[in-house]
Amino acid sequence: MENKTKLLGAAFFCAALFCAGIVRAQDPIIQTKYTADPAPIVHNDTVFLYTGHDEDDAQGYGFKMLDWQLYTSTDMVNWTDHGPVASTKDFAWRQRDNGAWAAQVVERGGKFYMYCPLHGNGIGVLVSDSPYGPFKDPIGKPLVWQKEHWDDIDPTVFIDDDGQAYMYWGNPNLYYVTLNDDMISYRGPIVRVGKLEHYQEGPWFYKRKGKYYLAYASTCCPEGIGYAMAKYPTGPWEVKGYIMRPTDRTRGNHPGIIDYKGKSYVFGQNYDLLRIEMEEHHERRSVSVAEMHYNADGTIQEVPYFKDTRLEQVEAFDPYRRVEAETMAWGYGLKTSKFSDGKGVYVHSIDDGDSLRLRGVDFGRRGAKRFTACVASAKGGCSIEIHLDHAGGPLVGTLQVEPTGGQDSYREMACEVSGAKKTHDLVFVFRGAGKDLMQWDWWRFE
Ligand code: FUB
Repeated sequence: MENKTKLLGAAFFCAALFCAGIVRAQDPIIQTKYTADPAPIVHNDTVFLYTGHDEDDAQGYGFKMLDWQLYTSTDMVNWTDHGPVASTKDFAWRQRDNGAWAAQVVERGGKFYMYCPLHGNGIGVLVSDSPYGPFKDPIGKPLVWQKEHWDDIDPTVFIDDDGQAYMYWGNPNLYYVTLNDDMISYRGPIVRVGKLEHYQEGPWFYKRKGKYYLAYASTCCPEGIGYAMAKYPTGPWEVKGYIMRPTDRTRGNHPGIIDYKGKSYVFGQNYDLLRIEMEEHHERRSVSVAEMHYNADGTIQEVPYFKDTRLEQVEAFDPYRRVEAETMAWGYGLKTSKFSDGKGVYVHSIDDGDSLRLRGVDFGRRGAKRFTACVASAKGGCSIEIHLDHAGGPLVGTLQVEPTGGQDSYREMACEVSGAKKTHDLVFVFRGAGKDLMQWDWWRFE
């Protein structure tokens, strides 16, 4: 992310307007990396959002995608970063490292299957005992690779009520196969559906209330999100229209759809984060999400462009537990990385004036008295200000960060808190001289 400091003033201004209810724009939900190709699943009452990852230095119209990331949420607005969970390197047979395009994870019998296109090398499958990974390649070869063309991208897998699983995929043509129960092989031929009206790529196959749905990136370019419905899992598909119309405000798109805690959501992607910095086009996309609604006949009501929607938080955030610092609603300018032992993620690139925001934090009626954070800072002499509502809102505590003996030497430190009661947005503002003030692992209130 470039020009970070010069954008902070604008970001604070926008946050203040947002908190005052003047701006209701729904920004991309992940800001510490560029993300694409959202693939959400609900497991154990938590949304697991797998995404592709556009590298920060992707240039022009070429994709630079090496791995797949994982984020989780239980309230739809605060997301915890789990870092990369798989990469093209997990496929020994791949011919190049670039090409980690749109994947999807499905669960069957306690195992998690991740279907991954390796652009130009077909579609592979990984399996894990946990949604967090590690994922391994159980077959050591592509699941599907029609070498005569480059159509084999964007797999979507759905397991029907009778246990039969299907995989659809393809650009510009749509294909499907009938998967075997092992989820890592298929029987029968590859069926070429051809092109549904306006179909481009990124199919998302699911069933709801007895009806089959295929959502997809439609029309080009810009791409909107269209959908078709069918009575049977293998069609015929009847094109129904748009879930989200194409708009000049973005270019590519890619749907992921779930029901969660009584609401329905459509995820997609746009260039809204890149646009904060530049008008120039680079394939550096960001995942967004909006609530969507079904009509009584199962058809879907059109959703306005992401920025014209406002995402409601579905449950309040509990600050009285260990919270990973990489949990946030907004942290533009910050970066996250996995610890070198692969266990956990930390926040870094923390410069003077940066901030990290969580939405809807419930401090309760008695309120918080103490704040503890596990932080590493080579030079110390910096602080974390704790504000309510927005970066200029009430200051309820300040944690002074002393030198910890190195930028990788973590230490718990605490400060008193006063005035944090009831439910507020919580904004941590970082103060100190210059850049890379500290690295942050976790925090909690008492
Ligand atoms: O992210 C790379 C490709 O762009 C995906 O496979 C397509 O769906 C489009 O989003």
